[in-house]
Amino acid sequence: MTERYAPAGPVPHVPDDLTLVQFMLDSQHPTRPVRPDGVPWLIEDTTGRRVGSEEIRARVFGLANGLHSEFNIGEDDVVCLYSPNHIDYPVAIWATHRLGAIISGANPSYTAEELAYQISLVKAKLLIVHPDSLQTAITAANAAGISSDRIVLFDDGSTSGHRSRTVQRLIDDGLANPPSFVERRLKPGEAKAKLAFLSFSSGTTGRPKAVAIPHYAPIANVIQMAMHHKITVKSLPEDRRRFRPGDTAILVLPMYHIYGLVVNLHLMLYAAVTPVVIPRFNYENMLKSIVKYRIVHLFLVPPQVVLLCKHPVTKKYDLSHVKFCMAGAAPVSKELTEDLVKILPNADVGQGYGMTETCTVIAMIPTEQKIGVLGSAGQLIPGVVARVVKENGSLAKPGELGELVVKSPSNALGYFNNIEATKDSFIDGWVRTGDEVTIDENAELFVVDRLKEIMKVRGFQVAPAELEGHLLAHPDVADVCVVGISDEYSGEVPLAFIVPHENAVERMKDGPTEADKIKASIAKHVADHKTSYKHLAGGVEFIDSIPKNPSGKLLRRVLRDKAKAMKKS
Ligand code: 4UU
Repeated sequence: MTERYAPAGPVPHVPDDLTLVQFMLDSQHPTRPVRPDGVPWLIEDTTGRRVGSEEIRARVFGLANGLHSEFNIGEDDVVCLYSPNHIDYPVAIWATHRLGAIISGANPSYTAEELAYQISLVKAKLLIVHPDSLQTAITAANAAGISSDRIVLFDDGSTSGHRSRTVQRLIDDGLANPPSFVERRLKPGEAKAKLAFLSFSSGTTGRPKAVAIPHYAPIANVIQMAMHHKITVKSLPEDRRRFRPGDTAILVLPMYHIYGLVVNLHLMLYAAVTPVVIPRFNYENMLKSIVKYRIVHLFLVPPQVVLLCKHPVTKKYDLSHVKFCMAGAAPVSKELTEDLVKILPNADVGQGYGMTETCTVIAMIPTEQKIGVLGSAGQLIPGVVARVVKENGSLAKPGELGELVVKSPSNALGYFNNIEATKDSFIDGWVRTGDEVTIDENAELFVVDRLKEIMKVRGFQVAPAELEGHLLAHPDVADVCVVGISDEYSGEVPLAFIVPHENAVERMKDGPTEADKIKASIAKHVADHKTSYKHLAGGVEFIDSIPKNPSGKLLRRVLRDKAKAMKKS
């Protein structure tokens, strides 16, 4: 019995001898529409600046030349981008790829400690950072043993005293000088192994890890999605075509994260749509930009959908021109989808499901559906084969519950320098998602629960293991287990169950205010060292002992259920 789920229709043909930049800037695949003359590649939200095809190519070459001649960046070096969205973010990615080097995008809200962890793990050779984050980047670089001379800034900013170079200066120098590098052509098949990205994810267990993503993976996923949306299928009536050349899309999701990077940036550029690059999310400013640039495609995470549906300011803006709104990265309830349909009366509305380890999309609302099947995270896309593995190890029939395991040409290779974690999640070309799902006869995917440890707070991954390791360093903590509790806006937020150290137990005998002080100090310990979405917004609860199985493994589910029950009472 091999219940395998795959969408009907042809499977994609994916070139295996191109880097991502060569695929995007130098080639023309049959699934790709021609970008009409005059349709810009990108628009900068704050200034309205438009960047066209020739300018993008020149900037990519200039920066590659500058990075090579001034910083000696070459084959398999890692460049870390630590910045909110910026119009030169894609330029930095593609320039790095022209040199055969690898991009590791870091969350711009990371503290110096969090950034140092990432750049040490991936052995970054160079950091390209936003000027506002320069001090944090210098602290992190020092901690990771990287010279602060190897920090380049996306913009000038107020950086007096720092000898950093800017991306613009490197581009100018690179364009003024003859090429100092020769771009390598890949051998057939090589794109399946050559690394393009080291993107962070915690996988099914443990601390964040670097997912090793080869060039072939995002190329495959873009082609898979182009086929799913029938972007160049002539038989599709014009009025049912979802993405049309010259459309505009919002780009407010961060490009360091796989959803922003592959779907929002690369798929949209491939479809000849123009992303409007928004650096930081501010709800009302986002609405203003949607109106100002007549943005027709919205790519969002559930908290942004909650705001669209519930925030009173939404009514002040005419959103009737919006044609498509997709949400993903965490569940969207049926009720919320129904509300969204009312707020965006002329839009197709649905979900996508993706994962860093599968670079990226596994399921998405298809072009044929105006409103996605309620509760569905999307329909499997071409090239994906899925299995649903029941608790007893057998394969689930349609509608039966189990863990989703997927094979896709876009699957990553494993976790960088981490054989153990790779062995757990990447098995013979299949990726274990750690999500509990059902799939129906139409290849619609329904995410029911998460079997893995991670929490999703506002769409961001939070690894309990990371917070637990950090909390154990607090003098009043003897043992700890962190779980997510549901929250209307954030989806879920971390709550720490703490077994207090005996000194703390003694002090608490003095009365309840002492217990409150200890809880506050534990919460502060996280707030002082971790980025905001990891803070213990769900609270701190004392407990006598952490339930564990006989081999000492945390029984997280028991405490998750306890937290749920506490919330209800
Ligand atoms: C319930 O979150 C992502 C990628 C999200 C994405 C990408 C492209 C969504 C739509 C899209 O078009 O990646 P990670 O690696 O940060 O987190 C992956 C995990 C999944 O395993 C699952 O638990 O995020 C959760 N997830 C979802 N859960 C992702 N999408 C959904 C969803 N419903 N629609």
